[in-house]
Amino acid sequence: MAVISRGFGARRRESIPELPPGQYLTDDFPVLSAGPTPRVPLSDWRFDISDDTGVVASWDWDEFLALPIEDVRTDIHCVTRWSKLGTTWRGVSLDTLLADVDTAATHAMAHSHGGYTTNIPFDDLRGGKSWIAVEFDGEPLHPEHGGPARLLVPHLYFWKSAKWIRALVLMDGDAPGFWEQNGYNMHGDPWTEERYW
Ligand SMILES: Nc1nc2c(c(=O)[nH]1)N[C@H]1C(S)=C(S)[C@@H](COP(=O)(O)O)O[C@H]1N2
Ligand SMILES: [Mo]
Repeated sequence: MAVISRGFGARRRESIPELPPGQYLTDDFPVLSAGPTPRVPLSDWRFDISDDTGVVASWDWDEFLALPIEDVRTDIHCVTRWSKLGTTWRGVSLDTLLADVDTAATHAMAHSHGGYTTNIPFDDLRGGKSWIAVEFDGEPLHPEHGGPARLLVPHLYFWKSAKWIRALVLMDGDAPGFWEQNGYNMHGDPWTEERYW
């Protein structure tokens, strides 16, 4: 096995089948935030799922931690071209969170503390594909990386994984979130390079 020194840059994609086109590998965990890191006290924290009728499911921090939590090992891919392989998380599956939600939604908008939003097709949230993560690498999720809780949708570019998530709004149709209004793709599949419009 080749030993690659940190900071040397990219191993070539040809030798790494897990790396989507146009991506390079990093061992670091870059922080990419469009604004300051919001500090959310756990006593005030809530996660809501709502639709056009209002809030349909809601958890405070203690209620959230009482839900079944899953270990997730996954690769992540940022549209700025870094990918990180084999990251380890713990979080609650969206399948668990949506289990009692009766909806015909086609898309959802993730809403974060600080105002960030991102839209995701509903089918990309279900079927063991997404989580609300509360731990990274065996530790509580660091605030810079979205703690106390972030959305994790690792099969899409990482901008869809909203940090500091506070709500998921179910939608009957698609609408652009923060980066999508600024030219990023409505879907964001790294394997077909759905980077921009
Ligand atoms: N709330 C919020 N979530 C966000 C962002 C942001 O600016 N605000 N940036 C997105 C982008 S572009 C990326 S690549 C990842 C970066 O996550 P990281 O800082 O943990 O690496 O978070 C995504 N989620
Ligand atoms: Mo990103």
